[in-house]
Amino acid sequence: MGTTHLAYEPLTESSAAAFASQLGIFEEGAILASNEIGDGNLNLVFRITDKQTGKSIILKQALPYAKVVGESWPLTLQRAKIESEALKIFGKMCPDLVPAVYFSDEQMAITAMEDLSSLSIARTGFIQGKTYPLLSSHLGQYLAKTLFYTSDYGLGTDKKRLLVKEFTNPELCKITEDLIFTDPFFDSATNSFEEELRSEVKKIWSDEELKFHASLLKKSFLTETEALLHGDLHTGSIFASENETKVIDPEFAFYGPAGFDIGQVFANLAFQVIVNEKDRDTFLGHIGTTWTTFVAEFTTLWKTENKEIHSIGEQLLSFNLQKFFTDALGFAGCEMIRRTIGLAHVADLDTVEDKLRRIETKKQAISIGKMLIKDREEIKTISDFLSVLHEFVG
Ligand code: SR1
Ligand code: MG
Repeated sequence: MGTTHLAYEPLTESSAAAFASQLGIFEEGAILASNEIGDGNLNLVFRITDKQTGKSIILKQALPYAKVVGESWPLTLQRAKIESEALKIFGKMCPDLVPAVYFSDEQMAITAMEDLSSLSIARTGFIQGKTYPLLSSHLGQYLAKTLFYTSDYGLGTDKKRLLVKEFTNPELCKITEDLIFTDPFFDSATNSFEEELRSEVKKIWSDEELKFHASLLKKSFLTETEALLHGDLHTGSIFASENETKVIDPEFAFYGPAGFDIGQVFANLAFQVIVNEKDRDTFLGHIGTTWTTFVAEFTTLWKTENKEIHSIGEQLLSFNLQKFFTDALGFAGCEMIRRTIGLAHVADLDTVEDKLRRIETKKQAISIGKMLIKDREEIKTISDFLSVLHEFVG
């Protein structure tokens, strides 16, 4: 394989094909087609296909800046290594729910992985009317396994400390800190929203109780190291089909509060509860199943694979599960607000064509977000949460 020790340069479609041909994945002399298919905020993504056999892989390469803004927002390439290492770790815990990694190169900031083209990005599928019946039980399993096996309880404290060091991820954590916990709560230049929402947004900026609670959640994000998180687990980071679910893109991975990943899943499913009247109950069901599956699997792992033999017990398990739930609600609230008025929006809301309806759905997202942040301690159970969501959307 002649690909190691190359100096970094952004790939083009033709250099990506040339790169892929040297990885030992395709037959020698195979004619490869290469297409850049990336639609995310940060990276280049190429699909490389052997024209004769149809065999294909994905080559993902980090750019030295945030693609969503341009070269004026420089970023190091370190996130490519974080992503490939996190994929390998999560893939060992949930091989069926994470794409296989074939190759990674730190210098070129490249990861070669399984092509999931037979699946769709869950958010895109939802907007097209798909509901993916197994998605939430798969996500509950994924969350339980990744959050348990990377915690002090699943990994042991010494190994966990080492992994915390490996996954500090300062640059991408700073993006999350700013875009989720800071900028939406102030008049920041990064915010972006329709003029019709200005009065709602000003209420956010002047709500001292809300800002206090958002800063408590930010403190938890900044200081807690409960588990290795995906760090960006929205429905654009999930591939789905009727039978399969694959969680991709863990470049924001870091050690943080377990409720953060769970909260992002809740929030991004809640966008469909708001916009998708026809399948509202299905998406409420998905939120419920994500949580109940998570609790069942996490409880089993806690009881059967816990390394903290001197401190485990039912009481600590219940305490932890309740904390994860309360945190998840608060983080979901922050995610809902930032995806509505912050820098990186979601298509679930932005593609509502009728403007009046779009503004209404965004107002609902803001109201639910505020309520989750401020009242998270009052919502004790998953059925409380689903009832409250149901009331808000009428
Ligand atoms: C500059 S990156 C903007 C957003 O895209 C990523 O997917 C993360 O969600 C980040 O907050
Ligand atoms: Mg991403």
